[in-house]
Amino acid sequence: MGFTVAQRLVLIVAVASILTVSKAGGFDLDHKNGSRKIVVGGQEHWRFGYHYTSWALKTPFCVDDVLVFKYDAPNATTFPHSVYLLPDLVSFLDCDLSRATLVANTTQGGGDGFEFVLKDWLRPYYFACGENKGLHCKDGNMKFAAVPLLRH
Ligand SMILES: *[C@@H]1O[C@H](CO)[C@@H](O)[C@H](O)[C@H]1NC(C)=O
Ligand SMILES: *[C@@H]1O[C@H](CO)[C@@H](O)[C@H](O)[C@H]1NC(C)=O
Ligand SMILES: *[C@@H]1O[C@H](CO)[C@@H](O)[C@H](O)[C@H]1NC(C)=O
Ligand SMILES: [Cu+2]
Repeated sequence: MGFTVAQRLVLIVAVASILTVSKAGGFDLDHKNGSRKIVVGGQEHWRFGYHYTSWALKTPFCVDDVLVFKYDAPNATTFPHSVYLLPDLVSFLDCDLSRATLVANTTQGGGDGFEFVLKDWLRPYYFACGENKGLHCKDGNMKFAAVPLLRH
């Protein structure tokens, strides 16, 4: 299987940006093997209305990095959140949860948060909040894609 010119360009740009960003730092090197803990949304945690796709585009993801989803368990005054994996790009674009897989339920984001390891090289992981039949995903921007690259 060969690469087209466009695919090669994308790879080169991706690798170059990883090299640049990893030198700039900004993430906790939590593990001896160099994998990092990345809090989804940074200070904003996992909430309705923050634009997670913009956040993800500024965030480099590498194989074995650990995503940490932080959100409080629902109470009388707060909305519940959750984390689902969507199977493909179309369901991601449509916020179609019909074939989604539950990753973390409404109570699992409490405390230190819920941890998810990005295991597979170049796999697009499509994350979304599953609450309110996709409304949090659609109207609340609670979705993003992560494609783990190789750590150099
Ligand atoms: C790196 O460390 C993390 C956290 O301890 C672990 O999940 C991951 O599997 C490790 N990766 C390798 C290649 O050992
Ligand atoms: C609900 O949870 C929020 C966020 O943790 C907290 O600030 C608020 O005080 C809680 N409200 C009640 C009624 O427990
Ligand atoms: C969420 O998952 C945890 C751990 O599996 C479980 O103990 C808890 O009952 C679940 N909560 C809900 C609301 O499903
Ligand atoms: Cu939500």
